[in-house]
Amino acid sequence: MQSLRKTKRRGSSGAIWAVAIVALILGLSSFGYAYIATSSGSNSGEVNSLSSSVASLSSELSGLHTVNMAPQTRTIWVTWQLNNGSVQDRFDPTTMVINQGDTVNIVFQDNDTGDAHTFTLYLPGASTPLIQLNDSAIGLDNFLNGGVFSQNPLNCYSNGSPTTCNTHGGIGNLKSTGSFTMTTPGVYRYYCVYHQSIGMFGFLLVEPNQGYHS
Ligand SMILES: [Cu+2]
Repeated sequence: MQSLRKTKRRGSSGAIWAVAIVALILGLSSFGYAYIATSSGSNSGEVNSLSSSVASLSSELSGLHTVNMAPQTRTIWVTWQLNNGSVQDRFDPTTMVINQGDTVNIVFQDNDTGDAHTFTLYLPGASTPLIQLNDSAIGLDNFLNGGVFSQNPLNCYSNGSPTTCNTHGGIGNLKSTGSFTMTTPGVYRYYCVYHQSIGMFGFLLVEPNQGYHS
């Protein structure tokens, strides 16, 4: 038993040496390859690596879900709600899905009797909103500064252009409308300028659409 144990021990230590030697050879060979590539001034290694990344990304993109539908005009109703669990201001719905090329008419309805709310969405990098609806009225609270509005709603945008706010109805039953067209697929965030910090935001998914032609 004693000698058997010794044999076993010797065997496993021999295996460890074999692995170490193979690792050393592999390490040296990769070092040599890197050294040769650098010393010859060639970037072919990097180029090959980038090409392979691009090919991999292209294959991932081609695997993304894509629709093939004629662009359409949709009407989506969005309402303000007091979330049951958090008792905080939220949109309903908090997600929307449309196709690239679709035009969306937003109807923003708000029965809050305390605070003003907006429906705001910017395209990435834009300095003004693609759409901003302002469900405010004289007497409603401004959550950001604790003040009370003493003028009719301002700063509305529809399809990227400033427009007169069409907010109508009274406090507890405000409604405003606007529209936009989405030509670039992606995920966009819409939010209320007053309450985004406490969770009043949502996401618009614009699906790639082979049926859309710019
Ligand atoms: Cu709000």
